[in-house]
Amino acid sequence: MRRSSFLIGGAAVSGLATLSARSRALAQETITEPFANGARPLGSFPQKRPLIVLTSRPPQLETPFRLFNEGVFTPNDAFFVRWHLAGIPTKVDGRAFRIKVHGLVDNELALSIDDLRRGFEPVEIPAVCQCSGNSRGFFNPRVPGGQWANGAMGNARWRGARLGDVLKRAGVKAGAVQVRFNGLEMPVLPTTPDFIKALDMDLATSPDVIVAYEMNGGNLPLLNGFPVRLVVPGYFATYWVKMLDDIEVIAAADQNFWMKTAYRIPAVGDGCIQPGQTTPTTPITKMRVRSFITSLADGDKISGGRRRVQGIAFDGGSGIARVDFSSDGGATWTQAALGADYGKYSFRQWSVALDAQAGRSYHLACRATAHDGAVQPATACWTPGGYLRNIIESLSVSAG
Ligand SMILES: Nc1nc2c(c(=O)[nH]1)N[C@H]1C(S)=C(S)[C@@H](COP(=O)(O)O)O[C@H]1N2
Ligand SMILES: [Mo]
Repeated sequence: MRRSSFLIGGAAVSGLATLSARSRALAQETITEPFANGARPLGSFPQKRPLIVLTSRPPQLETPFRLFNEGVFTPNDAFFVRWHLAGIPTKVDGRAFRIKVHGLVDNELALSIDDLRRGFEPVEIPAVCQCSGNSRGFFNPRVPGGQWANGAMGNARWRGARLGDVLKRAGVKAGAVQVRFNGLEMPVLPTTPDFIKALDMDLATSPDVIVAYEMNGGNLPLLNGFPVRLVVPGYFATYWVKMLDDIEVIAAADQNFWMKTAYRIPAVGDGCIQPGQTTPTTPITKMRVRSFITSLADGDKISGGRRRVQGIAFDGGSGIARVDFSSDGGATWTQAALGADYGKYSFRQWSVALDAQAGRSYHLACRATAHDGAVQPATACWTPGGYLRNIIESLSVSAG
C-alpha cells in the first residue's frame, strides 16, 4: 500500500511549518503582474516548483502563466494552491485516513483510501480547476480578495470514485436536500468559520462528481488536498474540497459562512453588475467560457515571418466549439484550429498561423465559443467578489 501511505518527509514538514521565512529566503526571483501592486516573489513550497506567492500562511500560490503553454495538463508540481485557513496538517497518513459519510443515511461509512480505490468503479476525468477569484487583480475598480492574475487555474486528469456511488453505498434517506463537505484543516482562531461547502443532491449524485485520489496519474500533492479531494467538473474550485474527510447528507440548504455569505454572485441578469450596485446574491456555480494566448506575452518582440500562435480555452462543461483569433485588435477574426479533445471539462488547446511583418505591431486577441452558445464578451464583467471575469483577452507584440 505504498501509494496510500504517502507522507511528507521531515524536511518538507518543517518547511511547511516555517513557510513565510522559507519563501522569503528563497525569493530570488520576482514577477510583476500587469496591475498596480502586482510585484510578487516566487517561492518554494513542499512538492512544488517555484510558484508566485500571494500569501504564505495560508498558502496561496499562483502558476506562472507561461507554464500553460507547455502542455494541455498542468503538472502537479506547478498546480496553483489556495487555502483559506492556516491550520493545514503538515503531514497526512494516507493509511490511517478515513472519510466519514454520515447524516441522513442508512449506513454510516468510514472509508479508507483503499476502500475507495478497490470498492468502487474508478473513473478518470480531465477537468479544469479554476479559483472563483482567478484574474481578480484585473478588476477595475479593484475589489478585495486575493489579487490573482490569470494563473489561479489548472487542468488535470482526476481519478477517483463517483460521489454518487459512495452515497448509494451509504443509502441516502428520504428528505435529503444537500451534501456537505469538510476537509482536515482547521481555522487558527475559534471564531473563524471552518471551511465547509455543500452541493444540491442532484449535482452531488451526478456521474461526473468524484472523490479523487489521483491527479495526473500520481498522488495529489499535500497542498492540493492529499489524500483525496472532491472534484466537481465545470464548477468553480471553491466546491473542490481538499483533504476531504467528512461527507454529510443534510435535510436543508447549508447555512454556513462559506455558502451563505462568501462565494456569492449577484442574482441578476448574467451576474455582472455596475460597481456600487447592490443586489440579492446566489452561490457561484459553473465557470464561464474563457480563452488565453499562451505562446506569447504582452510586449513580446517577435521575429518577422510566419509563426504559430497557440493557446487554451475552456468553459463550465459544455465544451469548446470554436476559438477565433484576431491580429488587428478585433477588427477581423479567423478561426483557430482546435487541438486534441480531452473532454468537455478540459483545457482545449488551439493554434493559428500569424504572418508577422518586421517593423509592425500586432494587437492579438482570442475569443472562444462554447457548445452551449456562450461567447466571451468584449467588456469586462464586474462583481463585488472579483468573480466571473471572462473578457476577450488581448495582448500586443511587435515584429522586428
Ligand atoms: N479543504 C479545503 N478545500 C478547498 C479550499 C480550502 O480552503 N480548504 N479552498 C477551495 C478553493 S476556493 C480553491 S480555489 C481550491 C484550490 O485548489 P488547489 O489548491 O488544489 O489549486 O480548493 C478549494 N478546496
Ligand atoms: Mo478559490
